[in-house]
Amino acid sequence: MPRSPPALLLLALLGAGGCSHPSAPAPAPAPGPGYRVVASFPHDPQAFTQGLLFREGRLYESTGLEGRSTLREVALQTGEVLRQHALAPQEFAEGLASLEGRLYQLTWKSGRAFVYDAATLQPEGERRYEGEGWGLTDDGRSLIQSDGSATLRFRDPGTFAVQRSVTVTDEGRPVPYLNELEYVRGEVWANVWLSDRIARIDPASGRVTGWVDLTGLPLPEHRHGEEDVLNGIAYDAAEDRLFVTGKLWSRLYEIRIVAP
Ligand SMILES: [Ca+2]
Repeated sequence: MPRSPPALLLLALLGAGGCSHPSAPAPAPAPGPGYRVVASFPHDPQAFTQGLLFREGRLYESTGLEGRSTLREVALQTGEVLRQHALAPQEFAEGLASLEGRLYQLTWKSGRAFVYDAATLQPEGERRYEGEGWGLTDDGRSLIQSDGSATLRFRDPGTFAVQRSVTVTDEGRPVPYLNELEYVRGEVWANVWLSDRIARIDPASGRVTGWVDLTGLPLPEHRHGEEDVLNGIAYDAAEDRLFVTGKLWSRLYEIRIVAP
């Protein structure tokens, strides 16, 4: 999705009692009780992060907005863009996943998923799909896609055909606005758009098994006033590390989940 709507529209979207959101002019909250910042790294504050991925020791990012959409490989320690593929100016890039040596990058509304060689970022064609593209991850066999609703779709990477879909629910109620995704130790983790929260989802049933509340990020000393919402989760399975960032954030955080 593009930039966050103004506060009034936001309230209408979320309804009374909706999720907290980061654009309220409230004092900086203390870090939430459910996580600890292990480390922080530079992040391009011009990067409108739509997908974040750590695979085989490499950090990849998909950035959105028309005219600014890219696929990039980024050095974790410095934030330096090591290589980059710029999309055509009419494309608005979204979620990013990796499967069997290829990268798959969604677009918001054009129904095109771009395929790349993960080692070189060279384009290797595209897949077509219906509806909007928001987040993307994989479970080692299928690509898993969100579209801003409460539905997750499991897709064949070769054809993008839908193999199955599941409605994500929390205590029986659908959880809409599922955005950036990450497959973490057998669960699907999903940013909920316009909130500071990540849903932990059982991919078989769609049931939310828990929440990660990232209230407090970005840390006050890393705020520059232009940042947009939390939107980036990457899991380094080899070293069991979790990374999060957001749209236009100046830092990327390694976090650890702790008991509240
Ligand atoms: Ca991700």
